[in-house]
Amino acid sequence: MTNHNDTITAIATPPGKGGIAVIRISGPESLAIIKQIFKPSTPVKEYRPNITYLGKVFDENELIDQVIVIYYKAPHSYTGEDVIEISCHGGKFLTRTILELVLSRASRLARKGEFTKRAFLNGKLDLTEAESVVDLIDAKTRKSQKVAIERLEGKLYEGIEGIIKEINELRTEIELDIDFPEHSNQKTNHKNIVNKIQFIKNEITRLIATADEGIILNEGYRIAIAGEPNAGKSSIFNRLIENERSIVTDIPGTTRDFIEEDISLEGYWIKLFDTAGLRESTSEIEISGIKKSYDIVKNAHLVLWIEDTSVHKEIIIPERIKNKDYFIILNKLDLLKSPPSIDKNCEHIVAVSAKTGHNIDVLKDMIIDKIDLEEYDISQGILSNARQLSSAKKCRRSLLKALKSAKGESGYEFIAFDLREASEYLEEIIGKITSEDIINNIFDRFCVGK
Ligand SMILES: Nc1nc2c(ncn2[C@@H]2O[C@H](COP(=O)(O)OP(=O)(O)OP(=O)(O)O)[C@@H](O)[C@H]2O)c(=O)[nH]1
Ligand SMILES: [Mg+2]
Repeated sequence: MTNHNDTITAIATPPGKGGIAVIRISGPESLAIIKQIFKPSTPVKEYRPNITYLGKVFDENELIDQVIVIYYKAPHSYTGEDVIEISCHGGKFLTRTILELVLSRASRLARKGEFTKRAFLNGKLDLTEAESVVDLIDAKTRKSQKVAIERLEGKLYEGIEGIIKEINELRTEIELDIDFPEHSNQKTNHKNIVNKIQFIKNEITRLIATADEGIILNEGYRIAIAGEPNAGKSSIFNRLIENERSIVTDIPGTTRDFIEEDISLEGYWIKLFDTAGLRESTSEIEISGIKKSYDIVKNAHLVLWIEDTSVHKEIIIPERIKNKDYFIILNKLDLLKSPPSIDKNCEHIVAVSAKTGHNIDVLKDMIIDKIDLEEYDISQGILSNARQLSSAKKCRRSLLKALKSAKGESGYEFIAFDLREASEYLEEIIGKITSEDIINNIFDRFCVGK
């Protein structure tokens, strides 16, 4: 178990050389520690919060660096505790020296995400806001950054709090009716209850619908490039990432292991996978590559099935790809005397040349159209990870049970029980009730210093 009352410290800026680095200290000893190692340029009787102090850090009598210190007084700090931030000159050695100096006083090294975890435990952030801190740091594109910052601003939290309130109001009415049937105000009849649950259920359904986009923005849209050997998969992959990353040769079976690269299209973060060509093979290495190709196809949102149009043959798409969303890409257009005839009504087929780059922009537009699911009103908050989605689904399941009881005119006790369960699942999302394991899992995704 972690003791949440001790004083922790870490380097808050990324490792390596930089103009400045920041060392963060949080906990009851923060101020006492800084007094021992820091001499302000003008003597200070008492440190005032939120003021910058210029001065020098000393190890005993040895000068270490000239720094700026800021003191944030509890509870008005990131963690809700007394916090000191030391901005020193960047540089690995110097930063570590100051860190060790702080550590040699009454503090220990912070664990991953421990500052944010303390902020959560001290009620400065709810769980969705805490998660958005990592998402913000990891955000790969403008859109994901926007969603994460909205979440940090508490949009999802407010949306969910609102629904919890509606559920609890309904439940209170029902419970009052159970306890004091003689005071029943007629508002609580089965028909009214059915309508209200229906309304709440629709709100949850809307929230669940946002998860597709949220998870894509947060975790990336996965596109697998697949096809027979030599079709030009790696060439198209390189065109899309605008880099000669994947090896291209005229030998079928060049790509053995898959290759993954991140790209951004219109602000969407895309994880693009080049895979080994699919064919019957006896080579052990190739077989294992082909198996991986199918795993990647399985987990992809979209498959680009590449065909070499210069070879005259029927297009046969494997069943495992037909089950997915896929586009057919007719490649090597430059080798044809006349363009292939493509049914104009078929939106999911395009002829390109990886060699000349012809129609690669059309392919990109098709991909963007495909991802552009729906523009959700993100000001209401959207779900953006599997954890949040799973709790929202459980909540909907409880609401459906409540609805069934209400429609079947079962006893109010049953409805109240299901409603309580529904609101508990929502509380899980914002972290009002969450197991220690889930919390630890979330903060494990952080880096040290956050
Ligand atoms: N003329 C022409 N040649 C192409 C085009 N795209 C790919 N090629 C050539 O086709 C051959 C195979 O290309 P790759 O991109 O390695 O094909 P692949 O599908 O990745 O092949 P494997 O990794 O072996 O499955 C290479 O010689 C490429 O230069 C194209 O649009 N036009
Ligand atoms: Mg290849």
